[in-house]
Amino acid sequence: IRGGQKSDITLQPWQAAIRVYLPRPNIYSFFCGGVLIDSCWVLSAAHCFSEGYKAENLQVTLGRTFRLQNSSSDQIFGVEDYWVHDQYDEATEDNDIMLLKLKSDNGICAVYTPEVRPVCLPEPDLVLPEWTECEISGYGKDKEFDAEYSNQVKRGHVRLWPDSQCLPEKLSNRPVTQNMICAGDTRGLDDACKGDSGGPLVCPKDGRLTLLGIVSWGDGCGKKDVPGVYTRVTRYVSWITNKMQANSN
Ligand code: 4AZ
Repeated sequence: IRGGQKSDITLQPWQAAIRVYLPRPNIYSFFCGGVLIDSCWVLSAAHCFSEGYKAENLQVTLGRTFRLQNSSSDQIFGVEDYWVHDQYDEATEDNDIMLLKLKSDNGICAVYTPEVRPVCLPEPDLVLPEWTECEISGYGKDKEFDAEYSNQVKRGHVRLWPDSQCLPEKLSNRPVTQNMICAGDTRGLDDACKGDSGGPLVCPKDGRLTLLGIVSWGDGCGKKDVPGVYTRVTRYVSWITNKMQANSN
């Protein structure tokens, strides 16, 4: 997160950190965020998985404020399987969404605590007012060209842009589809950045924080009058629930 502030996982308990096993250094290496939506289910961005990782090499950490430090509140899972949206287009980042199922022996994966709880999915027809104040979170970089991801989870404040202003000319001429939603800080400070991909954009709806977006792409991080682009989750609610149902045993 560019700008924003260091946070505590209890303020975004649906935030996941996704890692891949690297045999050579023999470590699990953080590569993207994710969002807990049910005990065994995490959403993320399709583009995070373009290298075709095997599920058996993936690990998901929940409930952790400091990316590299084990804590008594964290819950760590292997991955049973994952599904990238079959219309994901890596040239445009259209349909940049994937769903991942955590591994468990008994159908219970994440146990809900103050540090770990799922976010609400939106109704498919939810439309929030222009410039609604929302928040983003993640362990991504503080600045585009930083060498390291953030050690502490951060949160930032962004507002929903009207679609009429979310245009290629603001985004280095890359196409913007109806499956994308723009959000940015009108002060030009807070934004998602490298490593935040796959993580949440949540907005208040009837007093609950609801998942409106998944961090997808942008032109740099926190440039003035350049929004971040998020996967528009309302477009995928039936895709998500269908996949969960079809794969819940
Ligand atoms: C990235 O490279 C990335 N400012 C994600 C989000 C944004 C920029 C870059 C939005 O993963």
